[in-house]
Amino acid sequence: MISLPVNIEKHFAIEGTVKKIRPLGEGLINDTFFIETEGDSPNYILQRKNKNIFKYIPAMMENIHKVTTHLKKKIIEKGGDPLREALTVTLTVDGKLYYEDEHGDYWAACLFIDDTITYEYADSPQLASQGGKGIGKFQAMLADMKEPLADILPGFHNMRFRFQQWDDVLEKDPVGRKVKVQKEIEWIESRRDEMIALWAKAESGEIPTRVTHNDTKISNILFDKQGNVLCVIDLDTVLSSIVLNDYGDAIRSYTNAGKEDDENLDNVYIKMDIFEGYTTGYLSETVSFLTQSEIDNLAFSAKYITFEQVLRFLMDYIDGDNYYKVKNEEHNLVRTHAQYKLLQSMEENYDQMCAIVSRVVKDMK
Ligand code: GN1
Ligand code: MG
Repeated sequence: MISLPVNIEKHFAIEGTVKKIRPLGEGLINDTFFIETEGDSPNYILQRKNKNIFKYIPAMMENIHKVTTHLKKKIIEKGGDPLREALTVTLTVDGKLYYEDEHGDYWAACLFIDDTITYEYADSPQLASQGGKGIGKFQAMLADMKEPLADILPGFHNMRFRFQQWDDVLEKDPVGRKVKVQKEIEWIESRRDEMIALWAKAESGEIPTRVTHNDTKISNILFDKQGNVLCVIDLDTVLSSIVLNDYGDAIRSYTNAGKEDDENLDNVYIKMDIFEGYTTGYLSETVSFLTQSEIDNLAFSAKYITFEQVLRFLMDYIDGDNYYKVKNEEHNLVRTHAQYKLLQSMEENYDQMCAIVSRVVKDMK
């Protein structure tokens, strides 16, 4: 058993006694541990939250608490199981949502949900559709949540803000890499206006603000043994923003035939059957409450979020690799090229993406 710098039994109100602790998952941001207890007591997940990326962890935990409380209310009304269909935050012994250790690190625990399946990739339109349903249901249950959430990642998908960061980094050029990426810089600059134009619709209220998840990759969904969506996990980034971000980021991650950092660009393109699968599942849960302007911008949001990712990887490269963990000096540039290839593939297929969204919506009405 590994030993942790925090004593979970002493600081968290867990049931039972700890039997084993092991690291869990491949997370690039937090440190995650699986806590196994003796006998029939529940098991737990314990995380040290990354305070370099998350600057407002107490507010983040408040957001998670608000969202899970609302979800549980909805799940109970529908006769579901609130301990399996939503995350349950395990409080500290003094009733708090997190424990702050002597180094100023924040720890949080939640119940482990057992007997579930997770996937790293959506390898069939059916599975993509289930994933779309998962995020759609999550947004639908939260659509009437009135309590505002704290903005714990200011400007996260705000393109105006991203371009301010971009302009700053380019002006500073702190490690002299700008000269090597003139062509890539042009990829960003040539799309500046059309990308900011989408965010302007959020600023004007044309596209409404709702509760959003902001990390909608398929590995953040737990499925039950029958293959149905059970629970959406990893709520660190729940925010008030536009639901298009969640749809767009899911399309970016689900439909990519290659890897986010694929060195072989021939592997990278948008799989249109997966696009259709996700869109069908997602809209089956959300078409009843989405506004026309949200529906009209769905296909564009996939380009928007993929573009944003190109910008963020390239910006981190120019900045000297301060945000994303990298395997080598060129890693952020490899990611930039791979995501740009995906963006180009979306641009080539854009008319068809729009047509699929329209047809799916029409079939549902
Ligand atoms: C980060 O590590 P992960 O996959 O949870 C990032 C996302 C990026 C993603 C790219 C808080 O998320 O926005 O899309 O990397 N999360 C944060 O792989 O910056
Ligand atoms: Mg995450």
